[in-house]
Amino acid sequence: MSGAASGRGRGAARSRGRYGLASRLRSGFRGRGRRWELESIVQDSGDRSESDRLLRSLATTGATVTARSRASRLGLVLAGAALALAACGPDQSMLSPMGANASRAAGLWWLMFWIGVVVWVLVTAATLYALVRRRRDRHDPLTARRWENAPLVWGGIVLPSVVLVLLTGVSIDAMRHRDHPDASQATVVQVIGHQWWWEVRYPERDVVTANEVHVPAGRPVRLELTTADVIHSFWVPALAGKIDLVPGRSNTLSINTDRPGVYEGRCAEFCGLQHAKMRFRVVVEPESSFQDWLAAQGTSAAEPADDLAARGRQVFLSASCVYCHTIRGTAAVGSVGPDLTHLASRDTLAAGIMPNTKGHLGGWIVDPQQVKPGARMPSSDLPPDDLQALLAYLGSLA
Ligand code: HEC
Ligand SMILES: [Cu+2]
Repeated sequence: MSGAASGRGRGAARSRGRYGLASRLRSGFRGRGRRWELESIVQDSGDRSESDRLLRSLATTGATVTARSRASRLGLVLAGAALALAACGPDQSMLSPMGANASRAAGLWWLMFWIGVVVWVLVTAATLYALVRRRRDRHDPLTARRWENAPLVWGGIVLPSVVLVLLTGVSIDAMRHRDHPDASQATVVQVIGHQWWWEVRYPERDVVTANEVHVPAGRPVRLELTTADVIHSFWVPALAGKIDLVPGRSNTLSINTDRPGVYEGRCAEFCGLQHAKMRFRVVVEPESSFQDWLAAQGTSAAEPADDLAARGRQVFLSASCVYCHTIRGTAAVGSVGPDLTHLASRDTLAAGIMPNTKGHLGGWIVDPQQVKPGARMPSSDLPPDDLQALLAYLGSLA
């Protein structure tokens, strides 16, 4: 007891030094309200656990945590940089193509880039030349005007026309030569955009899943894309160009790659509040594991293995979840939200925004609006025991 009391005393004494005037001035404006709250709690009550809680929440809101030592601040900066760099990693860049169609798009990009460079150099050279020339000819504007017409015609009309016609031709040619397998030669995957998640169907096998598109490596895949609400755009930069999902029609896109891996994708057309959190992943796997996956996804949900999971299923079926979600093999046949039959087999939750762990799942079910404000799923106020049972059940749906 006395240990705890003196621990608190030490904390308070230390905090007075660390939260002195200089450090307050240094702290700047960011997160000021929260930090002031933090300081007053530490100073008034010396309660370390409360201050730790606030520190953690400051860290998660992204505010700078000046109360941490410099070393850990550097750690935060490095972690941030690593995250930023990871976002530019090869799996999300159209300039590191991993499939036939993506290579064609990247080739086109480089062609346009280098033509752009040449045009830029020419224009810059012409500008510099004009500046020098103008200065020299200042005393005689009439001569200047006489020779001006030729470069104007060549550089202003002929050259741009040639370049634009050439690039248009090359683009059309690249589009015509895209791989475009028809349904008989390829694995067909239907993708339906929803605000703000992706429904994924394999019509040949009656498989329905969400936010994860599994495809076989080394075989053509034909994606047929449409939307249930507004226009979205399906984009996996490393595998193929982007294509819009338009209400009332079905667009097709093909993927063909022999490199297994997980490729990040996202919605590339602003589609409302949570557009930025409408991600997905394409999992390219060797033929045999793809077939295993498909077979597993085609089955009904697993029966609960223990009493807790059985109770969880009861909770699910008697809560509002059934109006919006399907779990094949049960009475739940809602179609507003993702099919949850094999929820536990997915790596992420809520359109790729967080890992599929028990903690994230619990947080999502209790308050989806906290993670994804505006998401089409209401918060629920399940009693803790029911929630635990529900988590056990959903966690068993592999
Ligand atoms: C009004 C309809 C509605 C109700 C009721 C509802 N959900 Fe949802 N749910 C959704 C929608 C829509 C999403 C997709 C949200 C997003 O990603 O933007 C979703 C997503 C989920 C996900 C994530 C699925 C995935 O693959 O990422 C889980 C898990 C989930 N809901 C569980 C539940 C549970 C458990 C209940 C009952 C307590 C419930 N939902 C009630 C509409 C609903
Ligand atoms: Cu979208």
